[in-house]
Amino acid sequence: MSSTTAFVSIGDLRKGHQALSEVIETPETGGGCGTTGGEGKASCGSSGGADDMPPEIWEKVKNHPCYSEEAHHHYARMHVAVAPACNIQCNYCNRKYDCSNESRPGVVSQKLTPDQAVKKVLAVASEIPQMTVLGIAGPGDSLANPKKTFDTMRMLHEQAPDIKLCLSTNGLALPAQVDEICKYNIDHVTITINMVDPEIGARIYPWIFWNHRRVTGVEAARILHEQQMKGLEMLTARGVLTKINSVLIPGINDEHLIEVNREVKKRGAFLHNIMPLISEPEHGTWFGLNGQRGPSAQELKAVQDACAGGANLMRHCRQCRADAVGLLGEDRSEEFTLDKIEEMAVVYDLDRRKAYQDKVEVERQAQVDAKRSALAANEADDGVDPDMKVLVAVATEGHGKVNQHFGHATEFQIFEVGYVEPPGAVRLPPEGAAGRLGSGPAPARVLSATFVGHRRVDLYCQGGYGEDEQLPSIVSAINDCHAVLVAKIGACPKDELKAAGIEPVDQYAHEYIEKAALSWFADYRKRIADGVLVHQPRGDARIRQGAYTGAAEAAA
Ligand code: CLF
Ligand code: SF4
Repeated sequence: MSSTTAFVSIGDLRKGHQALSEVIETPETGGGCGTTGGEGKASCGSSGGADDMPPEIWEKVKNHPCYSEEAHHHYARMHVAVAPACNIQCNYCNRKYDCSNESRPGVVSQKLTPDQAVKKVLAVASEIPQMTVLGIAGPGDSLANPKKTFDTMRMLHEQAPDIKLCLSTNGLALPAQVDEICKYNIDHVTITINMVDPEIGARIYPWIFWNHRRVTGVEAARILHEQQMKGLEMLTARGVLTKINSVLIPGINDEHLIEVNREVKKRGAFLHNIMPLISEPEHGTWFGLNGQRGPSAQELKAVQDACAGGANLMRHCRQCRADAVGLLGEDRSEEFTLDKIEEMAVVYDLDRRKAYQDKVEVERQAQVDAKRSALAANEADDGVDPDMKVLVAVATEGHGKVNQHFGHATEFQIFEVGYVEPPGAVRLPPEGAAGRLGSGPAPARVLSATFVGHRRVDLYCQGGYGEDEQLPSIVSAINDCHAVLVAKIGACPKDELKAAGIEPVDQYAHEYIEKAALSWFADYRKRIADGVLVHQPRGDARIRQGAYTGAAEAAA
């Protein structure tokens, strides 16, 4: 790939309404969306909407919960575990514990044959009409099991034409399989790329299986790297949307991921998903057994922020299981075991699915409108530091609202609030002067509440009672936030949060999240301006290792 190849960001696509395959070999334009003064600050990422991209790309992403941050509040995905084998070894993987590329540690309950998988997909699709995407994400590597993967995809392509097909791979076998991928209209492919430097790769991959033999060390990492880059370029050239997953491993590839971001951007990656390493001794992985830790919340955010201007970032990944079913962050796989499916009356009704999804779109548009109006406010001249940005945690059970009780939250969504230049703003030449586009004054900044991630927590309310023992771990998970917005909260957790310096806020219950976050922020600034409080920076937060799987049951 020549150095003159250009990244195809959502913003680039908007400029020319070009197809991916048309732009991959165009000269460097230095773009990214939301560019300001030519600085190339990409800002929309997976949060891009219908106005940010050509209709054919929007069609592909609009109801894919991983490729569109907004869609993940409304649409579900499911995985079928038809691919048990793998052709490489990652130091963060113990297959007994599932594929860390695409899932949290935890065994896959049932491996499926392609026939069983199709049956399961049709059953889920008839029960969950907002399930729009089927992914194959292990528990091994989808392309190391090509027959099982493509048999499943072929049958679904024929029998469930409205479901988008998606797969994830380590990339080693990717170039050889691009034709098959295109044959079944699989137009979303995730490649896990943790390095572009084989010396770093050798610290992550002890071996690969290549050309009927085991290859180790730097040589193995070099082959893997070459195959990943080649596969990515081939998919881009064929118009397949690609997402890159990278596992952030502190001390090994943390800073290096900025270069990975740059390299995948050059090759047309649509999104880059930087995920924290999940590593505990009990997982039995090489990293887990040898004390390699995962990143803290702020370490993860720092690397993600450092990639601004590069490939657009996905920040709402839930590192789901290879047999997950439901909205991201929830898992309904237990409702669809093979014996339960046998007893279900499966009616795959395309019209009913479409009618339901039409209703979802109406609700979604209401949320988009509410968000737009909430974000329209201009910068206040209140004497408070204009660059102040803070994080707030939000308890929500969907519909884009602050609508969950503190005690029922198994995760908090994290929003960064502050003033930013408006997305897509362009600096013009100074008035009346001949000048370079981008050299003029900065446009007026606007208030912004940007989703930056989520934090899993242990459920506080168990069996109708608050579990005070859980509070320290909840506080540590949102310790970098200044406030937590909830629908309701009891006296005990309120006191504990206050003591930790996190403001519990329940007066915006059932309001749209962005509106609530910005109202709180305006009030926070006012209190600073009035001298009622002094703004203090917060500390770091801990990323919980794996999901608390008992939580959903306990909450029910
Ligand atoms: Fe599955 Fe992956 Fe397709 Fe999504 S997951 S194969 S792209 S349908 Fe999504 Fe899960 Fe994160 Fe993967 S939240 S682990 S990014
Ligand atoms: Fe495990 Fe996936 Fe790595 Fe294979 S590619 S070793 S299944 S994490």
